Amino acid sequence: MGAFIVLEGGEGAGKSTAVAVVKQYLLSHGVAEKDIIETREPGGTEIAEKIRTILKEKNPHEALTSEAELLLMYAARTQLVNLVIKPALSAGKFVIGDRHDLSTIAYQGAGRGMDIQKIAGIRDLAIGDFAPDLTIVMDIEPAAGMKRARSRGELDRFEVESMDFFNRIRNSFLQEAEKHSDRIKVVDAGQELDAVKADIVRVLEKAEICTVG
Ligand code: T5A
Repeated sequence: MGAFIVLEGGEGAGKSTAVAVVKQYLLSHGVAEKDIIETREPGGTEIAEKIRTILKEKNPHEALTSEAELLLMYAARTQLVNLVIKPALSAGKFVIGDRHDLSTIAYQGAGRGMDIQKIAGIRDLAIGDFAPDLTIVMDIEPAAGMKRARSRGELDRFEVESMDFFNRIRNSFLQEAEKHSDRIKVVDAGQELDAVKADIVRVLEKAEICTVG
């Protein structure tokens, strides 16, 4: 029992909405609410949430270098994985993650153009070979995703990046999904909400993620 299920994707893809769909699926398959943990990245522990603020806020006085951005992502992730996710999985719980390591490959790797091998070295230090049981990439055309993100109000430090940046990120998510098709699935997040929900449920059923009962 227990699994780590992660929702990934570009800005405004509907990951938070998808987290709720996964949670509802688990509940309807007999998992108790107390056995479902929701996490978000960067964030999810007291210290990781402080790091999230640094990463998301636009600082007019000091630019955050790509290297600092990468290290902060992993600083937050090692806190979350070691203090929250691993203990929850060891206790047989389900963890639903709003973003995880694939975001680093997409945003810092493809988006910022950082060396994937160097990223791999830092990942190894931070979380070793820890990885989700299932990742669902919520795929949306970046302009449509940004339209949704914009409708929610002020944009953060990432959301003001260029369309090229977001296109590279989208391509990276899709390429990784193709490379690891056994554990990374893609859902068309540009559809109407009901169709998106149905596709997520289909992915969960096919992955036989819930073996309770
Ligand atoms: N980051 C993160 C990195 O660079 N590297 C990393 O390693 C990690 C972990 C985190 C930022 O950090 C970066 C990526 C991010 O820029 P975030 O707030 O966690 O920031 O991530 P965001 O992508 O900014 O999250 P959003 O809240 O913008 O997007 P969601 O969660 O994908 O979208 P959601 O569910 O809030 O939906 C957005 C809006 O669209 C509507 C919703 O109601 C909502 O209003 N919506 C739909 N509308 C129509 N049809 C549908 N099917 C819809 N689905 C949702």
